[in-house]
Amino acid sequence: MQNSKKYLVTSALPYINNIPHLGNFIPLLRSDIFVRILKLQGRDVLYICGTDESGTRTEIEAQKQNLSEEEYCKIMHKKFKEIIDWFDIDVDFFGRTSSQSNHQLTKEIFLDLYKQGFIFEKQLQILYCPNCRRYLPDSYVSGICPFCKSKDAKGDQCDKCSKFIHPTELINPKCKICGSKPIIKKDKHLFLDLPKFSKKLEKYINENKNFKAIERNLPLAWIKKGLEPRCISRNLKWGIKIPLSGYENKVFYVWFDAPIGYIAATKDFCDKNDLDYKDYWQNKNTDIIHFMGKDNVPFHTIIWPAELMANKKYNLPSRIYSNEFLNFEGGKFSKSLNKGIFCNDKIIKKYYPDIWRFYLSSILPESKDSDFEWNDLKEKINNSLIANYGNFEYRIMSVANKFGEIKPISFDKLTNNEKKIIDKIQIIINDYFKCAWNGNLKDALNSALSISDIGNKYFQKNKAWELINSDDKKNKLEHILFFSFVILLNCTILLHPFIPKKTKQILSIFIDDFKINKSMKERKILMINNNINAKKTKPLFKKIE
Ligand code: B3M
Ligand code: ZN
Repeated sequence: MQNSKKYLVTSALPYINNIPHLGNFIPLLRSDIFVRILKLQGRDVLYICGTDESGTRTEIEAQKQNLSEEEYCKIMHKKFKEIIDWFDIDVDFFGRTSSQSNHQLTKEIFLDLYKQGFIFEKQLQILYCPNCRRYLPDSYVSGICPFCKSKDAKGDQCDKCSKFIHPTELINPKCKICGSKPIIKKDKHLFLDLPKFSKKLEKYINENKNFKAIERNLPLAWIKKGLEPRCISRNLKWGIKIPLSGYENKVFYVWFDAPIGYIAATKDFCDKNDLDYKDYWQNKNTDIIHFMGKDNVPFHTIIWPAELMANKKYNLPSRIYSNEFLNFEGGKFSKSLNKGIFCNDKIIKKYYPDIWRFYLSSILPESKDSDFEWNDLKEKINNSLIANYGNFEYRIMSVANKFGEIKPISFDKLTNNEKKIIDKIQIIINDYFKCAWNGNLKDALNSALSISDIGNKYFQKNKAWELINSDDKKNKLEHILFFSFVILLNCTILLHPFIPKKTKQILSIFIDDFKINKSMKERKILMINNNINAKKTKPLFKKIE
């Protein structure tokens, strides 16, 4: 078998108990756009996501709804799948961390770590709620962060300063179920011996030139300060059982098994499709690429590579694209305060998916936090999408409809100005792919839009619509229309990863659906060699009032 380069792209597996808000949706959107851009280049890519189902949050929510955890997860998983389908997030497989394969792989990887001496046991002091009569790990407790003093820190991590926290370190801890003050009890637990990985992790991160911003600085700073062993067992019923005697009443910490869920989902997909998951996870010719919010970075750059390194069989992540936070109208998204837009809100269906995709793409929080604002949405859709790209497309189409079939022109018949435009577009195409690989998808979008800028100017300057009624200018008109279509084709191809549905309608004039992938394999401007037949058209987009 030919051992050709492959890419495995993942988006962080969303927790099953929270319907994502538009901020949570960012890694899904970015990974989807990125995968589509890889496909334009003809790359062999597998795109994986799924629901993160273990953990305390699931137990609490299922209880609230009077469902078993299995039933609850099944219902929620379906809802998540419907959401990602609606937004045209084109994953190859949407798995579940509760799958058989994840149970099996997690136990395998754990036992291997255990046998090699990377896991140790320790007596712990654990928070226990006397009122609820249960141990309170992680997300069952909240309190003040011992490091940055922000309120409402979770039992395992502070959202504000991103630091890992042990629940007993929280100042003023409260039981999240009943609000009472927990007491401290003794219990034995398992720890992943992270300090043993410090040297290797440091080398791995230093040598990986693709880790650029926070995914490099954060883990290196932590390693410098000294890593601490990480507790990987929890007092819960729901989750993946720990295969050691004395641990029958405990399961793995959700972050121990969640990333293994990437491998498990790959395996489930491959089993169904007569492929071998090892071709992705154990073949050195595959790049593993993870997308996530910045709060997930410590887990993906320290705990996850440590798990993989010890095992030695699996590929380590080669690229991590994390994003900053998206805010809503100047504040945080919050379910409890009913602030922000959630992916199953009624308002979502009021606009079609490409509207959301376009607006979110244009404000991606890639180098800093950004803000969702309704006024801005209207402005970006009406002015940037419709007045720029939509307008260009519509103007060409309206004239072309009246003209009829357009014959292609060879390169040497183009004017000097047109040849200059071709050079400009080629530079923009190069820039587009460079931005995408650097994880600057917002900039890639702007590159694509700058082509329709050029198109509008060309069309305006040549006043095609004035030529339609004079017979002696027919050739000139055909020439202008042809060249406008060349500009439109290239712009539309580059916009396709961002707004796949609408662009497909346009692209169908030029190329078959299945040829969209690979169309930019050479990263060269596309010319048109066939007759163009623009059928009747109406504006692609409607303005937002
Ligand atoms: N479920 C956190 C989150 O949804 C977590 C990601 C797991 S990725 C392996 O933000
Ligand atoms: Zn309680």
